[in-house]
Amino acid sequence: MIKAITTIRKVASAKDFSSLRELFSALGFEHGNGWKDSISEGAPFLAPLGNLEFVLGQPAPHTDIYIEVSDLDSVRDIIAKKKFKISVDVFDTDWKSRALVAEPVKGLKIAFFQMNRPAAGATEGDMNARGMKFAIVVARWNSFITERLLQGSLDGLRRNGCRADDITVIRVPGSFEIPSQARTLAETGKHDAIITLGCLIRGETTHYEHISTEVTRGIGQSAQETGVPHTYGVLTCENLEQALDRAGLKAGNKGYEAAISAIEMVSLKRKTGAVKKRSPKRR
Ligand code: DLZ
Repeated sequence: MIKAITTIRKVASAKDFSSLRELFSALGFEHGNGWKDSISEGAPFLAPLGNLEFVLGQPAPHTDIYIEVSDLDSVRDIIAKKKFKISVDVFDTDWKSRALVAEPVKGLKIAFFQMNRPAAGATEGDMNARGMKFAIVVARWNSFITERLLQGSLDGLRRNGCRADDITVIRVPGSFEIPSQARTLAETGKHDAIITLGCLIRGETTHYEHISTEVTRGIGQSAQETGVPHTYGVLTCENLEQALDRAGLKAGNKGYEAAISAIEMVSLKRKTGAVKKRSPKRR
């Protein structure tokens, strides 16, 4: 069935082509596989999430590309610094967002917009995973469920801007092995957060209480002792039906939730964590 949507913009000249490539690279868009043949050339950029949206009436602003961003002011700075045209500067839309319209090459108008956040009052993590690195530890036991959790996590990370190369997936035999592997990964210092995914089903798990207590304790302990955020996507269920509900059906997908929490915790840690002291300069 449908796998992805590609929208193509034909550009007028090689100069416009390289201008657009420069701007979209500067904005942090992930490059796709470029191609070139004897008559044309393509420079694909991959969006973490795409929508095909039909609108009845006049959309505002009226452009045919809308790009949702997490930080409109930084986008504006980059566009202005690179001296691309901003045809409509930052304004409030009537659909709970701020937007601007850029015209990086003549005739191509692009709306960039940022959805408004709920009124602030407390410090919160930002949901922008670009530049963050994650490890996902997933148990193979009950893989029918855990692979769905994994897809949920990958979806959560990618939708929020995490690059595919910044995600490491490690499979372990069962949930019991999750804590030690999570700790090994946390201790490498290579990952900003560890997402743990598993599925324990009471009716099918001998010593269910002991295993689930041990897994939960081990993951928490690894988080506390390494200082690396760990999120918990280990299902502890009465039966398979409950597990299925939590892996993508009625009760959402706990893998997705664990990924979203991981992004938030990395961002929060960056905002609230102790600032490392630099060692004094040698004279
Ligand atoms: C042995 C076992 C059992 C009975 N049930 C589960 C389960 O429901 N979910 C799970 O993730 N793992 C289970 N395991 C495997 C243990 O977690 C562990 O992998 C093995 O005991 C090997 O140490």
